[in-house]
Amino acid sequence: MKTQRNEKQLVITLIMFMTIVGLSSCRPKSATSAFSEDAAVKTYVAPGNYDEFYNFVSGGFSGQLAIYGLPSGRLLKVIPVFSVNAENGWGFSEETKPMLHTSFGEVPWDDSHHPNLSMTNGEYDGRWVFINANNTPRIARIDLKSFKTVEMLELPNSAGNHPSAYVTENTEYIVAGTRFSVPPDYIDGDVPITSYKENFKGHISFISVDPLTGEMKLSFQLAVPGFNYDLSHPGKGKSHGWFFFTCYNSEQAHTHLEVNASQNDKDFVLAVNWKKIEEHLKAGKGEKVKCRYAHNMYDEKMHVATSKIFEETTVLNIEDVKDCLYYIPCPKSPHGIDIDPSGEYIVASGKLATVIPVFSFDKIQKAIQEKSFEGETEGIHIINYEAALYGEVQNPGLGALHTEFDEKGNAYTSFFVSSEIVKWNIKDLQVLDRIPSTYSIGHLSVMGGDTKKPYGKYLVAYNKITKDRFLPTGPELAQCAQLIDISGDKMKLLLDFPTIGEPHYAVALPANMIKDNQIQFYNLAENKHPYVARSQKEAKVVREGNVVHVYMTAIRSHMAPDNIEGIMLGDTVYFHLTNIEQEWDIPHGFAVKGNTNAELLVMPGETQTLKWVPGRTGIFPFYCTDFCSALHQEMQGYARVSAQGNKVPLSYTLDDKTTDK
Ligand code: K7E
Ligand code: CUA
Repeated sequence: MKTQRNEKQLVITLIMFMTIVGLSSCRPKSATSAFSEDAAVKTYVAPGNYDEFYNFVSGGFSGQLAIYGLPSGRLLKVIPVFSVNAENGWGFSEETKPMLHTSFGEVPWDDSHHPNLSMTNGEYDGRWVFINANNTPRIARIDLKSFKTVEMLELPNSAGNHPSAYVTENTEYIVAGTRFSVPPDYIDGDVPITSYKENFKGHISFISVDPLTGEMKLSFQLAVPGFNYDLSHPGKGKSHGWFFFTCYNSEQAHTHLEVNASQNDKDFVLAVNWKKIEEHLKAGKGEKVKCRYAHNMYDEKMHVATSKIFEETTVLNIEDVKDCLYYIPCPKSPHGIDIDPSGEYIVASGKLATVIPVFSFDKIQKAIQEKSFEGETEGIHIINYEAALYGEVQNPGLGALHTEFDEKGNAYTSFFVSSEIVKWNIKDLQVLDRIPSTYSIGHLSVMGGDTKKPYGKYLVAYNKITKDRFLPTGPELAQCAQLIDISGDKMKLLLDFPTIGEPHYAVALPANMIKDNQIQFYNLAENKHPYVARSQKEAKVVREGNVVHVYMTAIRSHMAPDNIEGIMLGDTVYFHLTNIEQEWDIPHGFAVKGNTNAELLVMPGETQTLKWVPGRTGIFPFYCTDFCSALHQEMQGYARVSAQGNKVPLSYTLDDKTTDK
């Protein structure tokens, strides 16, 4: 026991040493040596031309989703998801605030890691992106017609929603796990942390997706042993109906995890037969438990989000589904788990392992039939390692994290510690090629690399540390994406580009699949917002007690009404701005001086509302913040705020006429 611990610490020390050495030695000798005219031609997208792929890149601690064009690496858009975004009022406008509601109240930030595209038959269908929030567990859905976050579902009984948001072959489910095991919400969680082994549990959530509307619903949860469930992937093809999770901390340590959770030589892969679980559910297994979680929907006709709190969910325990859950031993603190396009090979990457184990789906099935188990933990059979193993990739690199696949039977694994990408053959497990990354790579993404039919061609590395890769910008440097050509036998670096936040996983979609389905503007006639003003004739100011509603229109180059008087200190003012343009790419913005809020950026045909509680008397200009026309600077108005005793009547100007109320 003692020697095992010492050995373990040696491995850790070695890896820390390698990390430091890696940072200084793995950098290509000269920045220009890796660059060639060939690379320039391959990544040059001439002005006016379009990129070949949309690349959806997680923002990590920014909480957002960034869209880049590939191969150019041009940033096309940042979609606000889990974090408020003052730039367009996300989380600041009255309409979008409910999107960030949770059972804890309004949560204005999160940490997003794994965007995944909706699928049909194991291939992208171009409808939605799903992405996880780690910290306050949630799943968001982004519509690929409007590039807008349209739904948010909180996950109860969970913490550290990291192995998430993974999509099954026909988008039957989004599956999410718990990196942190915690006492579930349905027991009193006020327990000593030292009671970890008794009271802490992992919960795996299965979220069903309406095939027509995309609407998510928490279908059921599995209560599993209190390990740390790190990453996951669904089976595909022959393994469709199964889900695979890596887990570490099978030691169930709750302090100094960097040492205490690295004691066991092997942790586990959890294999879940969800098709069979569905049968148990139908047969009435599972128990309804009390918990609280929010479900938020954004209605693109109303232009308003609504938030609902749900009070219960169905939880299945190990005894309910004992024939659906199996652990497979997996060397040393596994992180990523990735399934090849055929669905047969299951690649689990151990952060501290010196090999990459590749499991065989057929062999797992056979092992289950023949009961080739090497024991049980907490009521779950442990399949014999050798019985499940297809083979091991020998000496691939150090600190294996994630693997993706191309269309030619190759796998590409990222190595954080040795800072490289290693290409290997799935069938014979031979290493074919390696290329350094700058510096410590996390995820990598092959075009279509998580589907049944990868497109191949490019791989993008998403790296953690970019020291001296770009112009320095003080203590904080941008993270780095690296585009690599994988069309030939040898991987070739083509391009570096900086990214927002910290990129973790990313997915890419051929541009042709969605570029012509984009909503160009919202139909004003279909605008069902309760405070819409469809023309300047409908613009008005209405007082209800000490609440003032301004029904305002914006069109090049006028805001109506533009002068408002009769607002009193103590009033709450709502500016409901309708952009009455019916043309692509003509947003109008709205901001008012001294407002302790953000701005609005309102798309054509849309209505958005900014709340303003004036804190002093005087004249407050408001204006359009988006340079929309030659007379954009003329798009302005004034609001007058009076003390309560002043008795200034409510009035406003439309077409230069003052309307008294
Ligand atoms: Cu490896 Cu959060 Cu997917 Cu980042 S995780 S690297
Ligand atoms: Cu509207 Cu500037």
